[in-house]
Amino acid sequence: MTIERADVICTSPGRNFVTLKIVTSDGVVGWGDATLNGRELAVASYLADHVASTLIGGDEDRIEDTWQYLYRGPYWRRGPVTMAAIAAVDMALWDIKAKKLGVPLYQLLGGASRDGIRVYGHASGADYAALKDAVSGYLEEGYTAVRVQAGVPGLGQIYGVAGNKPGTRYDYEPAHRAPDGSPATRPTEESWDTPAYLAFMPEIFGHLREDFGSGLRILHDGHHRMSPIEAARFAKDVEPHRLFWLEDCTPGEDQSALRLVRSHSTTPLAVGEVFNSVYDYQTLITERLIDYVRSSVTHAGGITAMKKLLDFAAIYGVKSGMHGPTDVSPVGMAAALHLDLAIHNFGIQEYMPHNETTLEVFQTSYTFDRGFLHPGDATGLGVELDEKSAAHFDYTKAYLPVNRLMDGTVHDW
Ligand code: GCO
Ligand code: MG
Repeated sequence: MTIERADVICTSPGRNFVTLKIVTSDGVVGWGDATLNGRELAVASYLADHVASTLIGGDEDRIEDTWQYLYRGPYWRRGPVTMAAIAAVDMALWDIKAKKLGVPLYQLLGGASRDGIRVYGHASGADYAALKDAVSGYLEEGYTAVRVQAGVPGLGQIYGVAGNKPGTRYDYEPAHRAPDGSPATRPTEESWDTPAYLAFMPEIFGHLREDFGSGLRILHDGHHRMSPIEAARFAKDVEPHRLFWLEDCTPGEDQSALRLVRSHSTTPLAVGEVFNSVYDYQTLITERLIDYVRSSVTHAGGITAMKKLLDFAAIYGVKSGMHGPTDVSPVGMAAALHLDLAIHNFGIQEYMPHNETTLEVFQTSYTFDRGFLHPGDATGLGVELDEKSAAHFDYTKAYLPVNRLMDGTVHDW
């Protein structure tokens, strides 16, 4: 059989998503996630204008060959736009293959290596009292791992700190539209002060250990905002509180900078949500400078590429900790869950549940039970996009925020 259609669907059920639909000549449909938060239309164009016509008439069963064709063929390599586009094609082809064989995708990846996938939720609070409430809420829902972010005295709204009322837990996450819901014209801006953060944040972990004991897995995201020496100090200061991981303590593309952090602390390090290829990890993995690989299937070239990256990491004792924000669509999330279930070197999975509107458009079969996810046993990825419902939600331009230091200098965020 051959690939008959490859259509790109941009929709905004609560937030923007780019989805690729591949249809074979015998009517099998495969779905792929190509969402790149805040830069969605660049990937949509890459797929619709440069990739789709090259797929038509091709053999949908040749997944590896198609991956290499899209990666090596165009000469220009890597980058988030290209790799999200390749990822979407790759996911859709795996979805089709598993559907044709009548099995859930994880069976083609070696079968289940575990019964459930431990996930972490996002707890945050403008102050410690609010954070403590948020953590307690997650524990009541059965979570065994939480990422904690807290407001820093003297700073306003910062990344990762949301309201904790029902329905506002993840308010910081979607890229921003204009306040009235219309398309945004420019990003909002936040301000940041690393010395204030370094002085304040470590004691938060001390309070958490006092209140919740040593069993809770505590994660924290530095969101690329520290310099190597600041990160080394932070990782050393928080060492007594035994974090599960410290994420993106520095901008990770400077791979050798992590040597400095590593040489000062045994706090486990997680890096890679902005990476898009195994080569971004070469030094980090071979020198054992990190403990967890943070890429998502959507941003790192699909299931084919992630499986190779995670197998490479396994040789060096590095585990998975795949990115799972709401800007990875339910299709991308399902792809992660099938891999999580199958690989041996699974570490943890990030889980930010999508809102009800998103889940009306994307019909999922993965399940959550007391802190663990399972991809389900529907054939393929187990997610179907309802195109009629998607058509009600027009793509609406939105931007991630920009971060500035107190003196106005643009900073990493
Ligand atoms: C995380 C992330 C996200 C990113 C977002 C950007 O650890 O989940 O840092 O929240 O900020 O994916 O689009
Ligand atoms: Mg992160």
